[in-house]
Amino acid sequence: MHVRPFFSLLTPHRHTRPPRGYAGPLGYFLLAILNALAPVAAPAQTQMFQRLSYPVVQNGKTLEYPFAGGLNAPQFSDADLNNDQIPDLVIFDRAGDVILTFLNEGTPKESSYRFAPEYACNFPPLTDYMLLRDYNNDGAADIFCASLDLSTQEVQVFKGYYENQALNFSPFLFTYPGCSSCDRRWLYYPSAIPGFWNNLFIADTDIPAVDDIDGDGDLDILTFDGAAGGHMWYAKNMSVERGFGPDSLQFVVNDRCWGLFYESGLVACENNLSPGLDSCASPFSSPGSADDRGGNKRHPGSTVMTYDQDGDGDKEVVLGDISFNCLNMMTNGGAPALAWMTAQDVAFPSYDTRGHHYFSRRFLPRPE
Ligand SMILES: [Ca+2]
Ligand SMILES: [Ca+2]
Ligand SMILES: [Ca+2]
Ligand SMILES: [Ca+2]
Repeated sequence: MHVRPFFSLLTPHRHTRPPRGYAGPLGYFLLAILNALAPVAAPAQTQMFQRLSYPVVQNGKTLEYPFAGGLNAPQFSDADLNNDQIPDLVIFDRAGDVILTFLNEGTPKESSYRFAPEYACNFPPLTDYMLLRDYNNDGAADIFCASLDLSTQEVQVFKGYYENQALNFSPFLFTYPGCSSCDRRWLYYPSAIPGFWNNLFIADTDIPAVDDIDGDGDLDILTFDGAAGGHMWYAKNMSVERGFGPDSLQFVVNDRCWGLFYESGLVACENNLSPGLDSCASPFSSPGSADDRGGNKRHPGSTVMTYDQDGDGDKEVVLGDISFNCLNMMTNGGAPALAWMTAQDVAFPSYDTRGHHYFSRRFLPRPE
């Protein structure tokens, strides 16, 4: 930055007409003050600013993070941001594609977060969804996210690593033997036609589940059919089966009706379940469930989250839908290798109705 010497600004010019940009005596005075306040020796890009805060009280309550920016459609993940082996908090707000980072300074049994925005700048640009998972178990969280390419709806992965005790990321590059046209940044799976590959298409309004569905140690993906069908696709990671442990990401899609259920999107948070292990529920499985929006098409806008609610080794699934203010939790009556949803809680969690739940804000109580 060029800085004019203070004394030169106080020197009057000998023009009969003010030159272009002439500020007049008052302008010179203001410029002189600004000039005196400006750093003379250090260039602008090396200036360090200290974040200031100030107590903010609303309705008699002091706000914990008054200048963090607020949340509109947040997605929560944990990750060790500073490599101290204590999980910290990362929030991705899809409204504005904002990353918020908080360091956990609490005790082992009680979290206490400090807003630490300096870690957010280490994240790549993100859009639609962000899931932090440690696919290779090295302690550095990795990112599963939507591609930034506006013309596609691909899945992309960033591999986490530590630099100066701060979590950083680099693009993960997939391997596609024999495919010269495949973009190695994006997730493809082998086509039924030998030698061809398909991209795993996920609607930008959906959030998939990235979890070890079959319990073999590597991370798999569950998502609704990208062509807007109501069946769930299971992208199985073959890393362990092929001898790479959890270190690789090699997906196949052999199951296009995971859990054997169908999400019609017509009745609030109610899905069609299969009567047996040998059949996949259809849009017409139950009276009144026929989808009148054409064939077996559903509209996109679903969130998927898996976890083992009953501790029997297979994954239950919680679905959110953009059309309804409710969640559906389905119980897996099958096994890790063959999921079969046999019961559903259409007002999850029906055992605790103190909170209201909304699309993309799963498990976040509605602000009163
Ligand atoms: Ca930490
Ligand atoms: Ca990792
Ligand atoms: Ca797995
Ligand atoms: Ca289970």
